[in-house]
Amino acid sequence: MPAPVLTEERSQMLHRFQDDLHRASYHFQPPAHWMNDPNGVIHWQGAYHLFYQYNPKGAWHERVHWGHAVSQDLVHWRDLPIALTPTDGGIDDGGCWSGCAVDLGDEVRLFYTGVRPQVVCTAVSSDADLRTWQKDPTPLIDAPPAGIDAGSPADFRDPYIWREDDGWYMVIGARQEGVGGLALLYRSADLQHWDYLHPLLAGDASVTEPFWPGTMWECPNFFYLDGAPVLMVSVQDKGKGELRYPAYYTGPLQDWRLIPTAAGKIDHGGAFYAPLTMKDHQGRMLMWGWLQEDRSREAQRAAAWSGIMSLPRQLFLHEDGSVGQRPVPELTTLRRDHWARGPLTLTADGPNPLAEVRGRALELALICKPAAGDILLLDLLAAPDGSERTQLRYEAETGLLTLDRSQSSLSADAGKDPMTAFVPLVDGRLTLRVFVDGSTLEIFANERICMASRVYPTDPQSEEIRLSGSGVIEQINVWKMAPIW
Ligand code: DQQ
Repeated sequence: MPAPVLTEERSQMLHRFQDDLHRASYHFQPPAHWMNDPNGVIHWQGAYHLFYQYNPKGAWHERVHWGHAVSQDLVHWRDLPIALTPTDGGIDDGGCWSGCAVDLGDEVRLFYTGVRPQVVCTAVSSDADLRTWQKDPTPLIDAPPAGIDAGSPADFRDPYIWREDDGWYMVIGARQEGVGGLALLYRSADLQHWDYLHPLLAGDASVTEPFWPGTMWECPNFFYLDGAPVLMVSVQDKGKGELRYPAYYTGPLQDWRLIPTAAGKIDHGGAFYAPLTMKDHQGRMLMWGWLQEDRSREAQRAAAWSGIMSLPRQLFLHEDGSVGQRPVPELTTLRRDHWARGPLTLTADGPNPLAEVRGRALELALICKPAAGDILLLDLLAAPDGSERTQLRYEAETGLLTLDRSQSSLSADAGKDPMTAFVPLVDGRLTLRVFVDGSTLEIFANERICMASRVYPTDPQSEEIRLSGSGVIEQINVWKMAPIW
């Protein structure tokens, strides 16, 4: 296992945050301050590079930079100096917002959003560790195309680029005022001169099924899973200024317009947003997302940090054309103390099979076979006196998986809304992988439904687990997860 390498800032912060129950121990997060979207993820000269939206001044969103971390194994990360800083009076003076990285063999080129108010910018590096970046002082694209009313100032951001046989393609997030979100499609022969084609897909805010597609699309991604085209966007409610959820559309392309045949939310937990994908050297499509806080701005400032990066997830295509997700297998290297139970049958008033398990940094893997009327209850981060607990519930009758946060925290400041999604059984089984890490929960149900959420228990003893309800548990495994710092 690679030894964690700590920068000075991170080792100071580890000390400062040692009693903070809500920091992550095996999810990536910066040493301190504000973090939002993942940016420019790339595998370059033997290492994974993760950039992220970062405010070095404190735990709020302002004039964001690109923070930078590197990993050999997708699990342990080393901090590198800030990669992009807004240039005073330059085209990104107001912030270096989200974008992507392109591997050109002898160099890496970043395409990002400069806020002036929103233009496409580039920077290049040929360093072995991508430490230093040369910015181009002129924007690559300085406004939305004619005929697009993206508001004033225009919403036009988050370039994502990929290569096809006939050149380079780019999608940019935007909106058509009064209609809905847009993924605008461009093509270029040289990555420098870009021609606008048309929307790859346009959203319609009057639609409500299978989900509401919002009024603005941020952070578009386009890629192929088993040859099938996939567009992923982050759905914003522009009117309310709310970041809602990432969603995907799959289906054939006709003259470079996506004709959706399947669509869905990428995550149902309310925290996961602005995901970014990359194809790694093993051909895997990997994805990270920003796990937003669910507590007040004041609490975030008081904590001196905000934002956690999701675990790396691997994307694949199910037979029905829907997008599947699983945690990358490398995460199993963090598994330590192990408890295994099952097969067993849960009964009302029966003993808690996980009575001796404790922890705030855990992975649980559970396979159950629910029969009609069964209800499975899994309490996490539970206090011995029952004053705090986060409950994951599966009801066979409705097929609904619910994350009940109503008692997650004694703090009035913590988000308490429930999160719910329908989970189809596979061969009559529900397979759950649940990752608990301080204030972070990431749940994978049958590799179809993901729920990432945030909870803020206040009691250091809120680390018990209770499994109850009714039904057959074929197997349950729990591991303590080693810290990555
Ligand atoms: N966050 C970035 C934008 C992006 C938004 C700004 C999504 O580029 O649209 O920090 O969270």
